[in-house]
Amino acid sequence: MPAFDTVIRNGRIATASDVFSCDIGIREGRIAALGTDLGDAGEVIDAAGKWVLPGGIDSHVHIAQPSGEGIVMADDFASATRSAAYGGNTTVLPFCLQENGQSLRAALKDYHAKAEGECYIDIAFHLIISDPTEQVLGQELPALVADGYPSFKVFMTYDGLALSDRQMLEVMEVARQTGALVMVHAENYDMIRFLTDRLEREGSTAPRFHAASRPIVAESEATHRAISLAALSEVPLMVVHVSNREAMDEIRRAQAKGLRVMGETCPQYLVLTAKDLDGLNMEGAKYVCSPPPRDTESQIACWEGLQQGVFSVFSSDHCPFRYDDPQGKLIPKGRTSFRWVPNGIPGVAARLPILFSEGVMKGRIDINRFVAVTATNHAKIYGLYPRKGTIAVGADADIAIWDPDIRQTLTHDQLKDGSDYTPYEGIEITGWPVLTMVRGQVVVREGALTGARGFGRHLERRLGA
Ligand code: DUC
Ligand code: ZN
Ligand code: ZN
Repeated sequence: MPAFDTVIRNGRIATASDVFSCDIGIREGRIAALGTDLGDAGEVIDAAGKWVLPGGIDSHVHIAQPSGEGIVMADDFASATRSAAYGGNTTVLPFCLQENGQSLRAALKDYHAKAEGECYIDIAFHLIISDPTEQVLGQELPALVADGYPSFKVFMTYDGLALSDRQMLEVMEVARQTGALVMVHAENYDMIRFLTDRLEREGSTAPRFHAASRPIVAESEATHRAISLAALSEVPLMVVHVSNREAMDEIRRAQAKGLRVMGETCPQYLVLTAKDLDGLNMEGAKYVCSPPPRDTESQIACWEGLQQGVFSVFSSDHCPFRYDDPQGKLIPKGRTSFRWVPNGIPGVAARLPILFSEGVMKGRIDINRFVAVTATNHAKIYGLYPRKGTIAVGADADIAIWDPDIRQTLTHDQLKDGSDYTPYEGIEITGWPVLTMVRGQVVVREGALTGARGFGRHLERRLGA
């Protein structure tokens, strides 16, 4: 019997801290050896001339999430995890949304039922707390943290989702007592409502006014307030989808004071701007997401945040709706106002190629930082490390092999998601994941899907100190 199920030979390996050349021996889904002359294997994969990296972990994706009357998300768990694998990912963390009046347990049961038997790669759920009742805060949430769901997102904006400052404090108190991590969508609800009403009164209803209705100050004010609430509560905080310098500087200042505040940015804030929403007719709807893409100065700021460690994670905020679809971006009500355009864009497959090409290949970040912000830090922050997020003996064999010599123009058909467009169409990309392996099983090889639907598992998580 061969010593290993699989050996990956001749590759250049990068972790969040090191670069080295050796072979990887894989047995029973785990990395069993790093070395040379590893001997026989059931399969030998030649990675000469390629990067061998930890599989991407995308800790911010939305899958099959109810998004309003008449709106249907473009991806189910099969298509989202398939697309993620095509983009070099081996684990994604989707959200389980508690609907108003719903118990968290019931919500989780629904999401597990949707995911069961469907996933190509591994998943783990965060919770979205929309209705922090006494029962939720006192009973359900502590029990769910203990059961392996130790991270939850709260919203400071949106009808039906926004929590008051008092409610945020109540949720943070549970996080303090249980050691959980609060993630926050930081935008000022009243500013957005006020501006949206004013724009509509003026007849400014096209998709491009979505950006005008959610200015930078709405994000930076809420970011400052969320950080203040977390400081008062003495809990760590993750500010998700940060889009600009002012909000980034709030996080930087908090970090300089020694507060445990972390930040996340996303591809839309590196390569899109509010101008993308200007398209004729409803074309701008393809780029409607929140916070909205800003301007080139904001892009520069987000790059600095990644380079300087203000942002510890780079996620997609994959939130896909089809464009040419009355249940998607072209929902009839959306023509009457940007307010009704489904809010979110796809990105789970494009995230890593964009950062590899724009970041590593253009010299903005090195390969170690790439690995840190796309895999290792996600695993560390959300309780999956060291089983996930690195290449080390004992870790799951979750690996992506990247060919840095492939140059192509990004088109939607490469991404294999359930949507009918990508907001990143036409971007020139250098470097591509040519093989994605989850727990030793090759899921995508040279553009062919080789994985099995249902192979992906749900991962229970524990946060460290
Ligand atoms: N926030 C997200 O994180 N995703 C989609 C929409 C939103 O507001
Ligand atoms: Zn959000
Ligand atoms: Zn999101």
